[in-house]
Amino acid sequence: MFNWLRRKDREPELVEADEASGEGTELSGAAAEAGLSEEELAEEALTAVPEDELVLEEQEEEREASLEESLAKTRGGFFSRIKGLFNRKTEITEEFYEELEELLIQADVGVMTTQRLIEALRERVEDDNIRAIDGAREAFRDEMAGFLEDESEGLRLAQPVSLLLIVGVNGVGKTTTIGKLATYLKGAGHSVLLAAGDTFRAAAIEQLQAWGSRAGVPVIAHQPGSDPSAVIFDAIAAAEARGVDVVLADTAGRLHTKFNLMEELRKVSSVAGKRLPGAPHEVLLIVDATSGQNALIQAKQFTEVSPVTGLIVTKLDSTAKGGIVFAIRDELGLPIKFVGTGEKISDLAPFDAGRFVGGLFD
Ligand SMILES: Nc1nc2c(ncn2[C@@H]2O[C@H](COP(=O)(O)OP(=O)(O)O)[C@@H](O)[C@H]2O)c(=O)[nH]1
Ligand SMILES: [Mg+2]
Repeated sequence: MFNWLRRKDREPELVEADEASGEGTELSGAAAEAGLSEEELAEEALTAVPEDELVLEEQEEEREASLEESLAKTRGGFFSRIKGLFNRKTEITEEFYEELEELLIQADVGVMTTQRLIEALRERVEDDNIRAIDGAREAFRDEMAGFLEDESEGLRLAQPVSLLLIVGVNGVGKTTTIGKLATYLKGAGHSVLLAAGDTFRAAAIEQLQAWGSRAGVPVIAHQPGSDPSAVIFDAIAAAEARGVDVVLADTAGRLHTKFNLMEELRKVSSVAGKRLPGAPHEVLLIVDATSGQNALIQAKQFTEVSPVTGLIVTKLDSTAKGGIVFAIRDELGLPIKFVGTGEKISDLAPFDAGRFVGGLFD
């Protein structure tokens, strides 16, 4: 499932070790200290991964716990009533479907998606000859997970450098998510650089710089008010020069008109694409789960002005209406790549449909 998460092959480290030994720098000293030949030390550097993997495993465990914890509010809200509904041993009736429909809408699943879910359940009930409500529980869970599943496999990354544009309206969590994503990608063996493409306010640049130092990754920034395309252009050049393989670019969310926003995102994409073929490799739209049906409206507007390739749903820990995730996935038809589960740097989890539904019902 986390295919792309595996550490990349270790060639870059080998190159570094070779260079170092060629120049007779640090490595020679370290080799002498450890009583190893330089070849042996280079070999050790390549094989000494277990510690890294342990950290990775620990981080992943934390993430898993964090996803389950973050769903506590949603699980305790309308979904606990939905779960309660499916405990009934009575026969499936029209009233049951009506009750389920009402609860799903209250949980922010959205009218359209609710109707499609109910339709899918009706078919399953008929096909599988299910009579009692509690007998339909598993079928319903399956259908719900099915609505969230997608074919995509993690982030689309290219060699040697990938540019990921992070877009969304103000306050949804773009800058915070960039900090979390940088940490996450570093943990997966990538090298990361941030581009301060939200040049609207000085505070936005400073905030990204703070996240950069927390995550231990460099930040390319210009003066407030400067052209975001130029920042991203420079960030790509810096990544190439430093051998960094992922650039995460912040963007402004508060532009005066939809036209401005469209023009700015279009320019950023076009400048990036000329500088780096294939860029941006992902345009990730950040949506805030606490804004309920508004999140859906915003997301629709964004997909009209920019070629969004995936979604990250933030603040799942702060809402009792995680049902919005179903509406977003169903109505936009875009893959949900990650979910934000809190304000800490590790509060980001790759989205997994089965686990998400499990987190709501178990
Ligand atoms: N509880 C919670 N808060 C979040 C999450 N992601 C972001 N935030 C908070 O949302 C606020 C806005 O975040 P920011 O990154 O500045 O949003 P931006 O304007 O889109 O860049 C900050 O207070 C963040 O701490 C999340 O997953 N959970
Ligand atoms: Mg920001």
